[in-house]
Amino acid sequence: MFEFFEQIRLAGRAFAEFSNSLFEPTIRLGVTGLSRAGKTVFITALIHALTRGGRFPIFEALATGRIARGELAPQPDDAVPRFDYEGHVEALVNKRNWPDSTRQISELRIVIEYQSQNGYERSLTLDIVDYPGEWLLDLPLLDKSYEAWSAESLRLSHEPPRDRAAAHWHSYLATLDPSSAADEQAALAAARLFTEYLQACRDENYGMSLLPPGRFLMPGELAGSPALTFAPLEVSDEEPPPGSLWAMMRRRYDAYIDIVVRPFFRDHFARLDRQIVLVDVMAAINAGPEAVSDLDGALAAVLDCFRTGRKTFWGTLFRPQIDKILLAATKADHLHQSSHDRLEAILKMLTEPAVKKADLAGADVDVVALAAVRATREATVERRGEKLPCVIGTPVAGEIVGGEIFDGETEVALFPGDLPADPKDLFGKDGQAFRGLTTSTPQEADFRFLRVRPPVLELTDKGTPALPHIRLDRALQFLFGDKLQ
Ligand SMILES: Nc1nc2c(ncn2[C@@H]2O[C@H](COP(=O)(O)OP(=O)(O)OP(=O)(O)O)[C@@H](O)[C@H]2O)c(=O)[nH]1
Ligand SMILES: [Mg+2]
Repeated sequence: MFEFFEQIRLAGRAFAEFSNSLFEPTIRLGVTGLSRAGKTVFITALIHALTRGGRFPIFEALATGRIARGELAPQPDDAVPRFDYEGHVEALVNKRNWPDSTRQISELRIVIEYQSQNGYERSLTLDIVDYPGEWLLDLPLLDKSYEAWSAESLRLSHEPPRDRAAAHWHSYLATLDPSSAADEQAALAAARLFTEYLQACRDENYGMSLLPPGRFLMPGELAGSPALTFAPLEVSDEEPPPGSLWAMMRRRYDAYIDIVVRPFFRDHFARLDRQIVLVDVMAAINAGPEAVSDLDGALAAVLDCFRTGRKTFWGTLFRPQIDKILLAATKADHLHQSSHDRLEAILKMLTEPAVKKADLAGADVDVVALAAVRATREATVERRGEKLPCVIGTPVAGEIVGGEIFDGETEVALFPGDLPADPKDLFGKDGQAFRGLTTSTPQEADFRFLRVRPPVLELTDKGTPALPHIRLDRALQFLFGDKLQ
């Protein structure tokens, strides 16, 4: 019954939002990606572009001068933190530091005044919602039982290299009898060891992506609550004995879904019109082939969410939901431009099967390799008679290469490694995979990407100071160029 009223309420809200958008065209753009994927930098660069302009040849409305102005406006949702654009720009542009990690949902509204192609003055309201990709990867839990989730998490944790990180948790799990009486201390210990396993998997050397439940890694105000004090158990599909540890874990798993996952779906995900998913493909390549395969699984799960969003009864009550999805490999400026298409091809290879399978009911999907903020320049360096396509940048203070610790001021030429022309060769022409940090030292790894400091603003042809980027214009054209016709 509750579900029924909930649906009526949602339909009412959808209708109200729809009527509003008739008078004032509005798009809700979701920006997501796993932690450190580049969400904050992307949104900051996007707003900088719309309010300050820049070099955006492929973003037609801006390139042809039809955008008169972009202005920040009060956001529609009172309960969601505002995206701190001013703070992030201050860090990025004035201090040349990357913005701090954000870790929670935030929102910003920008109103774009433009001239339509047939000369009318128009405005488009863009609501940008920044939310952690980890929350998105929780959506599949909506229709998964505790038992199914347990079995799946355990199976994954026995695969290398995860099994190494899971050793402590596995040996504790072996001492637990799911049918024994519920025991708070056992639940606390299992949840702590399971969380430590998830944290270890996310570490730079493992670089794993698929690590639900998302709030175990970013608990916020739920830290220490029963809704986060559960873990998988070796259980069957049957009913748990009343009063058992199993029953207690199952109840808490269900609470997690009620308290965390369903509200996110209802209040945020179900209201998006367009979505960009930022993917740090380079971090996975840095870690190794296992991390790239894991990313593959995570991307399939992400794409499945968009299908879930459509297939549910809720989805059908709304106006047509997300109709454009852009998958973007971020930080392409770590690579020489000769590799940008190759990076794009790798992301395409990773997502193509899932896109085909996901039956996105007509939603447009595109793949791009971009740098929202380009922090490097290009150069060709000769080494032992060989010409290497390099990038020049200022490594952030503390980055280490070959024993040298960078001070955050010195510029260097970096050769990150060559991406293969055929993405399939990433895993080796003869099936021999490349080496990453998971199994070798930084010196032996085939690819190594250093964090570099943000750039100084460049001057456009018109003399406007602007943030340099790579293919951000293509992303913006795809995401909302059609609404600025
Ligand atoms: N070179 C380069 N580095 C980038 C770019 N975008 C992001 N980065 C790097 O990636 C890091 C994370 O970027 P954020 O935008 O903070 O990522 P996020 O997804 O918001 O991260 P959380 O808030 O922690 O979830 C930054 O500190 C930069 O080091 C880019 O366009 N170019
Ligand atoms: Mg962020």
